[in-house]
This record gives sequence, C-alpha cells and structure tokens, in this order.
Amino acid sequence: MTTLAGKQGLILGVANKRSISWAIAKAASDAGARLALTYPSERLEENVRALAAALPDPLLLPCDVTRDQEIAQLFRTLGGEFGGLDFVLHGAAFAQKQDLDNPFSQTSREGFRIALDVSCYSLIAMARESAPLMAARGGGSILTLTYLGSERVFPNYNVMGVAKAALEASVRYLAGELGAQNIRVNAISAGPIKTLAAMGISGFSSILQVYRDRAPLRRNIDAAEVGDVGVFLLGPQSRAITGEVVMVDAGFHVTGM
Ligand code: NAD
Ligand code: 0WE
Repeated sequence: MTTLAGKQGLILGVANKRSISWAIAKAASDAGARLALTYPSERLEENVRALAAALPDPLLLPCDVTRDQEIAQLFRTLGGEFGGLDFVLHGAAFAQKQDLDNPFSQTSREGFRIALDVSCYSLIAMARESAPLMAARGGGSILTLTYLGSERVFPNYNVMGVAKAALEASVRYLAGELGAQNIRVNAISAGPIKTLAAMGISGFSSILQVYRDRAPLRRNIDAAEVGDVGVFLLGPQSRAITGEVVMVDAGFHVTGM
C-alpha cells in the first residue's frame, strides 16, 4: 500500500521536466495518486502533455490563474471527472522581469499587482474552489511552494519576496478557516533549484554557490527531495500538520554566520 493510493490530486505549475511541481507530480504518482495537471497557455500545453504521457491515466486541463473563468471551469471539469479531490499542489509564481532587476523601491503599482495576483491570490482562489470537492471526500491537503526571500532580503528577489510573505500569511489564514472541514494548508520553502523560473534570475549560479558554502549539509537540494516532502505533506502521514511552512533547504536558514 503506497501513501497516496486511491487519492486524486490537482497539480499546478508544471512548465517542463525541471519544474518543482513536476518532481512532486512524479513522486505523488509513484505513491499511487491519480493526477490532473494544468497548463497556463497553448505555448506550454505541448510540454505538459509530453510529460503527462509518463503518468497513468492523467487529466490535462487549461488554467491561467489570472483568469477567474478558467479557474471556475477547471473545477467544474474536475468535479465531473474526479467527483472529488484529495489534494492540490499550487506551484505558480510570476513577477515581471523588470521588477526583479530594478531596485525594489522602483516597483510599479502594476508590477506589484501582477506578482501578488499570480503568486499569492491564485492560492486563495484555488483553495476556495477546491474546498467543496475536498469536503466531499472528508478533507484534503493543499500545498504551495515558497522561498526564504519572504522573510530575508535577497538581492533581486524584490517584489517576489513580498508576494511570498503574503502567500505564507495566506497559508495560515486558509489553514485557520478550512481546518474545520479537515482541509490542511501548508507550504514548502525550498532552497534554490535550477528551474525555468530560476534561469530567468541573473547570477543564479552564485546563489547556488552561497547555499552550498553555508548550508549545514554543505550542498544544494534537488527537486526530487522536494517531491518526497511534497508526498508527505499531501498525504495522511502529515494529517496533524497545517498552517506550516516546512523548510527544505539543507538547513541554510539556520545559519547565522
Ligand atoms: P517553473 O518555471 O518550472 O514553475 C513556475 C510555474 O508557474 C510555471 O509552470 C509557470 O507556467 C507557472 N505560472 C506562471 N504564471 C502562471 C499563470 N498566470 N497561470 C498559471 N501558471 C503560471 O519554476 P519552479 O522553480 O519550479 O517554480 C515553482 C514554484 O517554486 C514557484 O512558486 C517558485 O517561487 C517556487 N520556488 C522555486 C525555487 C527555485 O529555486 N527554483 C525555490 C523556492 C521556491
Ligand atoms: O520564486 C522564485 C523565482 C520566481 C520567478 C522567476 C522569474 C524569472 C523570469 C518569478 N518571476 C519571474 N519572472 C521572469 O520574467 N525563486 C524562489 C527562484 C529564485 O529567484 C531568486 C532567488 C531564487 C532562489 C532571485 C534572487 C535570489 C534568489
């Protein structure tokens, strides 16, 4: 018996094989779950379709998280196809490139809106829509991905740090509200991993190097390690954990100097 046998889950945020969401999807599938994967644009549909081909009986659905109608349609289809939902992984984040590159105080009103909309509000919308489908199964688990830039200053993380701070606060408020329906809400705060999103960050290799030098385990982490913790948080082994941000960073965050 695997830990997610008989469970049905929704995975958001797969762009390619390096995506952290894909590592969690694979681990969840290996643990026995049936999955629905979303793609945000036709441009990424082919990528996600090719990856999903490796899963047994996957469901593929469009969802740009900035569009309320697409979110509503996604959950209507899921309700029909799955009839209930056990877990959701939220792995979407975006800020305009200029808002990562420019000084933080130059963040525009529109750039702030976009970063918080895609990277934080989307979790609230997903939680609202998934709650009835989870309640129908006696509860569920919602998981999102965050970064230490929510509480510490990292050069160039900028408005994403503010979005992640809001995301982590949303995890706590959603956990407080949805716990009454046995729905848990948690986040994994991952150390740096070379993904598509990371490739868009200038000087990312020096960030990896700093982590390798200073983390207690003296190494970087990989996406499969986030996948393993993901399966734990999405499944019954973590049934008493909610509102939590679990650090998966080789211990980097404890280092003082
Ligand atoms: P990634 O580029 O593979 O994933 C980001 C995903 O966000 C992509 O699949 C993209 O399609 C999706 N997305 C962006 N805008 C969207 C929209 N409007 N609608 C729907 N989806 C949208 O990169 P990743 O590193 O795997 O990022 C996944 C998550 O992990 C993000 O929340 C990121 O902040 C977080 N994270 C990444 C790292 C890292 O170092 N790579 C570390 C900690 C946390
Ligand atoms: O959350 C992230 C990055 C998310 C991200 C990346 C991009 C690049 C391309 C959001 N929006 C965009 N927009 C683009 O146009 N991470 C946790 C990865 C990351 O980014 C950093 C990091 C780490 C780790 C930036 C500075 C320092 C560390």
